[in-house]
Amino acid sequence: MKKITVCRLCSACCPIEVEVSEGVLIGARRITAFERVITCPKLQNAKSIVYSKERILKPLLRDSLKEDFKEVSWQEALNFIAEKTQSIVEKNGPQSVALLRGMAADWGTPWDYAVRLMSALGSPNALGNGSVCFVAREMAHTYTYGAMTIPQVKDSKCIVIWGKNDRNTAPTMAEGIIYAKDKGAKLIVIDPVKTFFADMADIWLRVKPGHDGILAMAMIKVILEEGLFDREFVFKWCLGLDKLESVISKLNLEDASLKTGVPLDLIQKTAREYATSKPACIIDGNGLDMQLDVFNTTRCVSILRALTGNIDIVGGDFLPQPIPLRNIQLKDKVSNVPSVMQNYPLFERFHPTWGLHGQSSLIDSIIDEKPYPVKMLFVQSGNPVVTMMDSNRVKKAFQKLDCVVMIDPFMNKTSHFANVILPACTCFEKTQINRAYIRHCFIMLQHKVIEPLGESKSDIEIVFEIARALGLNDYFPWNSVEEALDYQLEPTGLTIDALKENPSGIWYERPKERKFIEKGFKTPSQKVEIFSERLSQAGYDPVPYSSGFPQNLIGFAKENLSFIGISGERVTPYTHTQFRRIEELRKLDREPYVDINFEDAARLEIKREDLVRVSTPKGSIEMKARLTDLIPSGVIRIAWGWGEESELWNLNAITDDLERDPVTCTPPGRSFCCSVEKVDK
Ligand SMILES: Nc1nc2c(c(=O)[nH]1)N[C@H]1C(S)=C(S)[C@@H](COP(=O)(O)OP(=O)(O)OC[C@H]3O[C@@H](n4cnc5c(=O)[nH]c(N)nc54)[C@H](O)[C@@H]3O)O[C@H]1N2
Ligand SMILES: Nc1nc2c(c(=O)[nH]1)N[C@H]1C(S)=C(S)[C@@H](COP(=O)(O)OP(=O)(O)OC[C@H]3O[C@@H](n4cnc5c(=O)[nH]c(N)nc54)[C@H](O)[C@@H]3O)O[C@H]1N2
Ligand code: SF4
Ligand SMILES: [Mo]
Repeated sequence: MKKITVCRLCSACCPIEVEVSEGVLIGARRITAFERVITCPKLQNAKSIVYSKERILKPLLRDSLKEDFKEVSWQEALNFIAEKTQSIVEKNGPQSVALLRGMAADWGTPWDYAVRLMSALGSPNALGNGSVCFVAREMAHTYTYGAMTIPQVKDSKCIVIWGKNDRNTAPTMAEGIIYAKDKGAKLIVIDPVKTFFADMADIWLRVKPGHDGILAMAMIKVILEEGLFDREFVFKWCLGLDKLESVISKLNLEDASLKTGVPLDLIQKTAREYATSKPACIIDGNGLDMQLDVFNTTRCVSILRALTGNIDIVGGDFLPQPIPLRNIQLKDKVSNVPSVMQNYPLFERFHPTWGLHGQSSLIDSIIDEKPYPVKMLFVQSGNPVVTMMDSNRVKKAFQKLDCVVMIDPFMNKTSHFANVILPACTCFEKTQINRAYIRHCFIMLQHKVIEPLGESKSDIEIVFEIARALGLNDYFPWNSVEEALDYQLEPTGLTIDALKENPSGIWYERPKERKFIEKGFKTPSQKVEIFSERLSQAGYDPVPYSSGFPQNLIGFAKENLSFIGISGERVTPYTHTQFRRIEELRKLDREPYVDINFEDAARLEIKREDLVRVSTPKGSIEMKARLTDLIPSGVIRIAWGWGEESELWNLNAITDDLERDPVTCTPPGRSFCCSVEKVDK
């Protein structure tokens, strides 16, 4: 039997068709409207993931980290959690209990219930990893024009891909780009690496890692000086053009070209092409995240969209029309309890339905006990001791905790610090609504296609179980996940049954252009805020770089290390640290490499497959070298996600977590200075 649902093996959330026979998942394929189809090896091997021998199928428990885990009943595991929580809350208050989320359970409805659990308990500390993923960028968009835009590639005449590698990370978007390019759209790629799309681009800007903010400012300068901006839109809808002009008057274009490594004529050509080919869109990605300057950089990119009048038009960058799900996070209940994120007040309050996304603040408060100690941690769908910057610091924090409860289908490196592991089921075994489908107009249910294996449960059900064990039943009155989702759906007039009857999804409403004409932008001034009073009052740059360009754009810059290390390609067989023990996927990508340019390799006498050591003030890792011209001289690309297999392969063993973007708490895990040497056998 064929069933339609959503894949959540990575955050791309592709619609898929799953073949099920007698309750067993046999195979799956992506559903796409485009002719040129990109296949996904993870999905093709979904069966091996779901039925992997490594799945945890019963709760695991141990009193102390010195003991081995024992399989126990759900009741026993929940009793243990309830006792621990109670004693820690009595001694240290509910705020000393926190929840840390990775990305795998999704930022849609599963996240809502996790935040609700913490709120009901009285803790404001439900933290996600958005400071390194997309939420830092989302805040920069939002502070500029009210929401994070959605690039409308299909109808675009000019597509700018800025720090994104959709070919590997978002196949539906990649298919859309190929479609538009086939129809004649111009393609501009801004990436230090010659990616799949850089290779086919009309213009490729090989920017020096971490220097995108200066590049964007240089493009802004060209557009303003040459009068290429959309006067009508800018004069009517934008606030602070004069202040922007004053900041860019201090920018010297030759100097910007030197700093970014991009020839001036190419910066000018790009600015002219983007500004004069309407409609044009910009896809910004994770290449701008995990940078010390992510907020100002993304603000500049957002301002480019506004200056060219490409906001909320077909073929440009659409403002989202979110599906109005009921907000059930109960954040009002804890609004008077200070969170661990007080040093980042705007990011802390940024989004009404987000939890907190400065996960590094949590590590601070465990280690420094400020503003108070955190003693107990729930870790849901994450592997923070490998995926957070500076793994050794993270481990130090985990060692200090009194109790760690994990919610995960598999063991990972973070499990070494856990007292309890509650078996979560995989995406094929549960029903939920993902963020991708509540963001804009179209809603599609991720509907379970097989029953949960063993005693595993869905993330939402696990939250229900914990809540009941903690005596928080009043806050979780629902008899089933579907009943709870129906309650969330109520303001939309939709139900889970209606979504099930339309498994390919429902258009809640049709996308509308230029919504701002009626309602203004969702900013305090209802205008596009090139100048932001909110930022000014909080002591941040009201116009990007009004206080000058920061001294350090990439981590460890002061240490005088001669290479810039960048975080490696996200290869298609894996999602972050996941799936390396799935034989079929491992065959496709056996081991991690450091990619190094031919010139640098020759200078350092490094040959293909030689072992190299990459070091920073934090430590060293060792991987084999792969010689390439995909990356520029002076830059190395270090394979990402392999820390789950070996500490010697753990990229975050050498990254820093203390230097951060002042607005969004973002540490520099994307690019940082390092040294490279051949390891003598
Ligand atoms: N240096 C560096 N650091 C990075 C990055 C980088 O590129 N470079 N990338 C950053 C980014 S963007 C992100 S999003 C983070 C990712 O950080 P994490 O979210 O910590 O990464 P994963 O390795 O995907 O870990 C996911 C865990 O969730 C489990 N899991 C899978 N599905 C489910 C489910 O349905 N429910 C539950 N409960 N668990 C599930 C998996 O078994 C796995 O243990 O890493 C960040 N860290
Ligand atoms: N296969 C696979 N797919 C995934 C994931 C996965 O782990 N595996 N993870 C999912 C998650 S959580 C996320 S957040 C997304 C991320 O997906 P993307 O946003 O596509 O992020 P990356 O693949 O890391 O690609 C970022 C691009 O930025 C470039 N880059 C690096 N440094 C810089 C810089 O300083 N400036 C510029 N302009 N570019 C730079 C890199 O070379 C790379 O091409 O992918 C999702 N999809
Ligand atoms: S890219 Fe692959 S793993 Fe990610 S959601 Fe799509 S089908 Fe699933
Ligand atoms: Mo991410």
